Amino acid sequence: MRILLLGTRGVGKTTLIHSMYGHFQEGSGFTLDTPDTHTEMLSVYKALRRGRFPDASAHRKEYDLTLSYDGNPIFDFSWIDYQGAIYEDDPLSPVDLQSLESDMKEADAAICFFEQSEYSEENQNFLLTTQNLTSLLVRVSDFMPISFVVTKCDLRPRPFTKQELLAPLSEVVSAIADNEHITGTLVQVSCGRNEWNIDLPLLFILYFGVILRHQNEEQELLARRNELMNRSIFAIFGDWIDSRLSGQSTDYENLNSSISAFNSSLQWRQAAVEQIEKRFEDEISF
Ligand SMILES: Nc1nc2c(ncn2[C@@H]2O[C@H](COP(=O)(O)OP(=O)(O)O)[C@@H](O)[C@H]2O)c(=O)[nH]1
Ligand SMILES: [Mg+2]
Repeated sequence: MRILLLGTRGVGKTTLIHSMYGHFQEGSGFTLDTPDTHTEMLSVYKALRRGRFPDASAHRKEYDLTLSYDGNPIFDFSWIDYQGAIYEDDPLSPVDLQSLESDMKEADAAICFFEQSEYSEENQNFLLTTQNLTSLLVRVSDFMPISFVVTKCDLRPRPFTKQELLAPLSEVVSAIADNEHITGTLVQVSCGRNEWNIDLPLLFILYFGVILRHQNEEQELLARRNELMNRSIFAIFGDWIDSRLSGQSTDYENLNSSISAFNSSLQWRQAAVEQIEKRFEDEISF
């Protein structure tokens, strides 16, 4: 699964990635792991919790991670930090739009970032970003969950109300309402000492990741079962003879063990999905 991070420079992408990584190291339920960059990411996270924000050396383009639930690996995914400045151009040239569009096509999900101090229709940067974003969103043609994130909310005297969150984004929200492929959420976060909501952007996307993965496996098992049931008696006998000679399992035995693995994963998948639903009870989704 590929998750594209979209947002202007300095909006807080790198900071949120490291915060999410650190957050999902702890506790039960979902955990994240990455063999390659674990040490680096964890040290950035620890510094963040002491109030030190990451410097330029912590900026990478792609992070490969494994998501687990209660120790069961669910799937691998990567974060792609979109570093092109074209997102800030006024307006996007057709060539830039095409390049962003193909990045979106390759992605399975996206996180779109806005900075709290610019989060207003009166703000020129905000207007530009949302215009570019809207022209991108109307072109999305495969299923895509998107988390919209307002960053650095610790710098505000009080949190945004739901109305205050939704109003500036009305154009984007109506573009999404017109596109049946997109499902979105809109959350406010803060990183650093006063961490808040940092798990939400990822959890929203993973919710669909877990469900889709489950449906794919179910379909694959059904297809394998149908194929076996349509085999001739001679083919079944041949497979059995082969397996006795080679000492390996028959296709039928293999299918049965896949089915029991699938069935035993039902319980924690259900728990994972319920945990996310609970976390989103009071959040905005569209
Ligand atoms: N107060 C506060 N500052 C933040 C937060 N997130 C990021 N920043 C600041 O914004 C700067 C840029 O963040 P960075 O993650 O590098 O942005 P990127 O260019 O989108 O990757 C950081 O160095 C921090 O100073 C936050 O949650 N709260
Ligand atoms: Mg960055």
